[in-house]
Amino acid sequence: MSAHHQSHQRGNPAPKDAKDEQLARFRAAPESDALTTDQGVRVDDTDNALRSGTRGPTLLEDFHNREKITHFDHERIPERVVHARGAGAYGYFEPYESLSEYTCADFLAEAGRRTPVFVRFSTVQGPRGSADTVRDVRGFATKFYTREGNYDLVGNNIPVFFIQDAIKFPDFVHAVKMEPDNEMPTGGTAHDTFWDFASLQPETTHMLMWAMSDRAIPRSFRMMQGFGVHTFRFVTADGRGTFVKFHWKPKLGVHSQVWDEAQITAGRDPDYHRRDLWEAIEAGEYPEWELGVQLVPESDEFSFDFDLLDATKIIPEEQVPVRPIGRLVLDRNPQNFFAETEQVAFHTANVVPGIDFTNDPLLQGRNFSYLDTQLIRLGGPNFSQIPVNRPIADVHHNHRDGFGQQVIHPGTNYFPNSLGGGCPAHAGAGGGAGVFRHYAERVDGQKIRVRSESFQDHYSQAALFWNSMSDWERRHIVEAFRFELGKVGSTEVRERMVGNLANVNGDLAKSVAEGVGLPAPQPVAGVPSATSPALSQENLLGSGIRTRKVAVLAAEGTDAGHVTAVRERLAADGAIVEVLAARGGSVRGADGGSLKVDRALPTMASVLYDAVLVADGKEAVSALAADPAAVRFVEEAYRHGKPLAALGEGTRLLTEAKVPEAVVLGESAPDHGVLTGNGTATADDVADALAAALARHRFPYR
Ligand code: HDE
Repeated sequence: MSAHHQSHQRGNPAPKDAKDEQLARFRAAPESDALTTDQGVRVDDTDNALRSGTRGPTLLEDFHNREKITHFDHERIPERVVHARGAGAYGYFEPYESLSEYTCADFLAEAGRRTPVFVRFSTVQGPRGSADTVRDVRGFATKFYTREGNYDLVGNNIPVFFIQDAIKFPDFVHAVKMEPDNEMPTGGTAHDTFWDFASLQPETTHMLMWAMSDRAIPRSFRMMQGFGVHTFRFVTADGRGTFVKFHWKPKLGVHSQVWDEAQITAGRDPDYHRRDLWEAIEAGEYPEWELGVQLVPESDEFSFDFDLLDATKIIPEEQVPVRPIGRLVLDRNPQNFFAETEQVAFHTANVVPGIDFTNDPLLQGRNFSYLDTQLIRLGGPNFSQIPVNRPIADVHHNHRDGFGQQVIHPGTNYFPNSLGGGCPAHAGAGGGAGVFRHYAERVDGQKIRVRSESFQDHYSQAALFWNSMSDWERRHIVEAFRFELGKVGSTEVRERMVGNLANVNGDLAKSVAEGVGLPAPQPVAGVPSATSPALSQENLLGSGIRTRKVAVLAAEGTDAGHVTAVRERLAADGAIVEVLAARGGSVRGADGGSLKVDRALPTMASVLYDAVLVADGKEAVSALAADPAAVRFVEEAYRHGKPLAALGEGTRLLTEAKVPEAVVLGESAPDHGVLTGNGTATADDVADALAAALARHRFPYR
């Protein structure tokens, strides 16, 4: 039985937390019950419509047939206008310490207090059926089911945004989405309208740098950071505010694919990220993130050279350190994608006492948009009653009726009332604990449509990002710009964009211009040279090799002993080793035994693995070297910077795949991540070296 089917039949184990207990009440009866209509009437045949004679017309009176088809006809709802494709999971959050000094939020008040969560990751541009590994921003939305109501932290994996004011969002999204006439491209930004808009709107520049970096092609949802993006506000019980930025940091490190790999993955496994998350959780490898906060006292509001309300800016970590405050663990997959992942509704305005907004104009607009879009997407005003959206806190109000109302509300439906005993009454009589009180910010201004002067510097932080990258990260950024602008038909748009880049860095602009056949733009004087090392992925590797996937290429006559030794060594550190051969089943080992094959080579591809091992065995290696799929597997893995290991004869396959001879024959060259054991090393030595290479993720300097 496949893992997929097992999960369907795993039944309902004891509820894990208050949210799970609530969800359990909504789960349908076991599948073994008899088939019925919507009305509960038992049905004994769902294969043949009621008809007049075995060869006659179908009868309208067949209520089961009509009901079945009608329900099916209405199964689809509108997809999200952005972030349509996603995957979600349940889990919990727990603080390391009390944050009461800064916020009265109950879920942050005590070390170890567990709050159930649901998290949905997503791409932004593509429709529901688009590929996971496109170049795009990733959504990272978390719903905390706190005892004081739902708190949603609706973030992205990039800490800034393309625009500063929400009123530009429809323009931005129209430009980034598929073009209106031909609905292309599906997923990704490499097309004219996006770059037309971007080149005319310089405030996009900082975010463009991130979007053209490897951050936009993550290896896994489990290996990306998350950011609240806006400056929010913590508020204490006595009304004191502190500015706060939220950061999620993955325990497994921040890792990416390379662009060629991401494109191949989109074909080989369009569900790559969704599958990765699902399988890790099914295997008990629960992904984990640390929540960190940057705290800024209200008195420091104007002490930065950018505006805290401007969502195109970060607060460099070197300026305000990120303080770790708790951890998020995802430990349960949903049981029904539609009911849970599709129907979940996040909203930036879902805040709890102790967390409040700032006047960031992007955030202010979001606070309107999410509820509004959900009204149509989820068919009316009662979607907070959908199981995944229900708070675990009690709900009492005078909202009534509407499509899909699930609750029978007895009694009065207005306030104030005496006939209903005055219920529900204003909360807060006993001192106000647990009551939401808006931060009493003083607001005083003219009614004007003007962007603040403090929002006008669009390039300094774009330059900061570029300056902070390692050489290989810069190379990837240049290649990404060349790819994207290379797909743009309009020369004018390309020129304008390259011109903007000169404000970020002269070399960047020149290299991109060269790649798209344009003259280098005029250099711009006075481009800032500051750096923030915290921005480079080189400094975000994390540690360990848990859930990293290693492909072992095998054939008839493979040295099975070697394979077993390497597998045991890597499995001890949590890596997943799979044996691939031309066919499923098993292959004969060199010493006559047999080796189980986990995957048939034609069903897989190198892009689905983090490293490749070629085992010893003269006959086996000859067969592999003669198999174009095996040769391509190695060639591609080398090109994508992945660790390669070959034992004994196995090096011959590396040579066949044109892995440069100097690397194959030289000292086992760790900086290239190609490990040949130099003829004398044991399987254990090679396994150790492979584990170390895997922990470095990739070798981009090949
Ligand atoms: Fe969103 N965004 N957004 N967004 N957003 C939506 O809400 C919007 C922005 C983000 O997994 C929509 O229910 C406006 C920033 C995520 O269900 C919509 C603006 C950030 C998700 C909407 C922004 C995000 C959404 C579409 C500009 C990162 C998916 C469907 C001011 C901090 C949540 C829906 C999920 C979804 C509006 C900008 C993150 C249309 C107006 C900045 C992760 O309401």
